[in-house]
Amino acid sequence: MSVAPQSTAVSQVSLQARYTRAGLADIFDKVQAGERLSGADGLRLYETPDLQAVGALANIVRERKSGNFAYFNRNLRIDYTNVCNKQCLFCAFDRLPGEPGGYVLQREDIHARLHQYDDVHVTEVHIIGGIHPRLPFSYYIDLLGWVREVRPDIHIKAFTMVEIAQMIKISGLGPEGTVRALMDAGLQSCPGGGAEVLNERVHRELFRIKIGPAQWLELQKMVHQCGLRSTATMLYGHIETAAERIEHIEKLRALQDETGGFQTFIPLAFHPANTELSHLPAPSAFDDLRNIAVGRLMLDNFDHVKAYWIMMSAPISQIALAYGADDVDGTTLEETVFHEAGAVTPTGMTVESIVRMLREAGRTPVERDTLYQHLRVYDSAA
Ligand code: V47
Repeated sequence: MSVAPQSTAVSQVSLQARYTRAGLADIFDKVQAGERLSGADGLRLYETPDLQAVGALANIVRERKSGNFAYFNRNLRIDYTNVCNKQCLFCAFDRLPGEPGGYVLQREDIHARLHQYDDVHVTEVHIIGGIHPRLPFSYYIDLLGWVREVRPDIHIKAFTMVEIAQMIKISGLGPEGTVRALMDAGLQSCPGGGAEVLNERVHRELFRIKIGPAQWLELQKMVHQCGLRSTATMLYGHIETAAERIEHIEKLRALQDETGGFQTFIPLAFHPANTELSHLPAPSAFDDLRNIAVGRLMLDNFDHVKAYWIMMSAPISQIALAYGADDVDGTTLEETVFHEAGAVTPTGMTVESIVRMLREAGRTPVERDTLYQHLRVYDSAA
């Protein structure tokens, strides 16, 4: 949906002068004309010192696509197992099979977890887990059923392409057969994790046992063709270069041209604590904002960009709403993956706090469902 921009206070002429000073006049012209940016343009946006200029450009696109709306939803997280055999160097959440501290949630655990929120209105459950080599395919089907038993109406967004790859390996149903069986059991969309950085070098160095760029993209394509929507993440702030980030973004854009199945781009800030890369500094606020802005500018075929408040903190997410983001994720009752890696944000937020945070940022809060249908617009009169 195209919505008229709200903030047009700065005149065209002074904007033009600003982008000329920053050496970005040609990119400004392309953005104004709605033309696609090249990979080389994207690199310049990563390299220019004038982050505010990049943010203001991204805001043009953001307001063109979403007007003044800022989206959130009421969601609940379930991480069904932390047992994983993939040994990704950036992960603090995983436990090797047999290692102390490993868990696998069973029917009664899932029921208890959901019943904890009996009095809370939630529209989405977001379910992911590690790659536990001994879980049978029936476990994943049962898991969806256990959720359905307690919350028949909730939207189930579950399983990254890494988990889907594991299920295809063990189900004996083939790729599409596996996804269709999951859909029959209640799966309605997929989260965008597991992509990390879609580049061979980064794959080799950081997560070589896990599926790589080509397989992640191939599975996303298949899942989209089965009729499921998904999101796409990018894990930044570790060993990747700006050129590798652009490679990632261009691969997402090319697949989106083919399938149109991605809803949202979500840059994820690397949290180094308790990982094999704990010696690295955490990404700065500047890097957070730049990834949002470059993502917004490059991914002209994505409707939404998420500033995931759990990762970025609520204050930086607020600023990101003027740098290209139009979504902050949701109430996220009890996030654990990033908190194991040192996230100091709360593990959830109330709707009231989210609405206040979005309003403070000058945006109109919109509660959405998983597929971005508007459930409630918090206009100023509300
Ligand atoms: O793929 C793991 C990342 C992802 C760390 O689809 C880390 O709406 C930072 O994909 N520091 C899983 N990041 C989470 C995910 C996600 C999150 C929010 C919303 C959505 C969505 C998806 O988390 C993994 C990996 O890229 N991750 N460890 C870490 N130490």
